[in-house]
Amino acid sequence: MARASRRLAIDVAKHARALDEAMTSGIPLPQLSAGEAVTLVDAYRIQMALVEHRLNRQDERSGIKLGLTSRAKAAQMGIAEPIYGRLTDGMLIDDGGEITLSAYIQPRVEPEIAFLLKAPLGGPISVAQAMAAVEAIAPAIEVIDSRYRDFKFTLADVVADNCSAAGYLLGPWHRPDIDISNLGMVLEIDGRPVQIGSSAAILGHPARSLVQAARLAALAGDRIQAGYIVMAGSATAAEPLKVGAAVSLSVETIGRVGFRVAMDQQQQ
Ligand code: OOG
Ligand code: MG
Repeated sequence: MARASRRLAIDVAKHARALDEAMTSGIPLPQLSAGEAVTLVDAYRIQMALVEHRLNRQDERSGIKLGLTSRAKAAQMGIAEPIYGRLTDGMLIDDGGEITLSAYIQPRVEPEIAFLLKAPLGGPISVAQAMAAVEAIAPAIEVIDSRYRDFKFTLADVVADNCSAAGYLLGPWHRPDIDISNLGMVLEIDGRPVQIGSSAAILGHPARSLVQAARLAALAGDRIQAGYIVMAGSATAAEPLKVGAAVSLSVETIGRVGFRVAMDQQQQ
């Protein structure tokens, strides 16, 4: 009887392929969860297989990202639970560089803080233990892009889609002994402030994202290694990107990072 109620195993490789194709073709998908029940464990397995597609294209693993670590993001997306995604080198955008919108489906930008790790992270750890593994901190912008239509998803959907990871920018690195508990953060588009927040909005202190990352790594089937970048998650709601936009984030004490969106839609 128990057997009859057991659900069918989901096809991890098929969903990973579909998400990878949505990214490369620019054609968004309906939500996975609309078709079948997807558990969080399934979702992290799909994420791992999805990122394998990037690695098979000579992209290299560069770190991890946390998402939905602020109330503003939880409210914007309707999901109040931190999520864990994987970053690769191919997602890195140069500070001061330019991107083209045609490489994305529906990109948005987020003001973040990044950590560079000098030691691996894992298991239950304290904030102090997490900070002891940090080599440097930097102001950072994340470019997110959902492979689901209309940027709508459940927790499992977004985890499977590698937490909407698409691009990231790193500003100047600083020693980790700077107090980052409450730094003002201003995201500007074309010189106008569009999102204003504080690093305190990230779980009360961005270092708590490292604690969450260490906890979630096991669920995600991942190991957080020395040399990894960790994006702590957005302090504010995300802002849509438009053609020609000049995007800049300034974080009190630690500086500025930014980029431009090309005027035309040509792929470079
Ligand atoms: C999910 C990823 C959220 C953040 O910093 O909160 C995220 C999404 O909103 O698409 O990267
Ligand atoms: Mg983010």
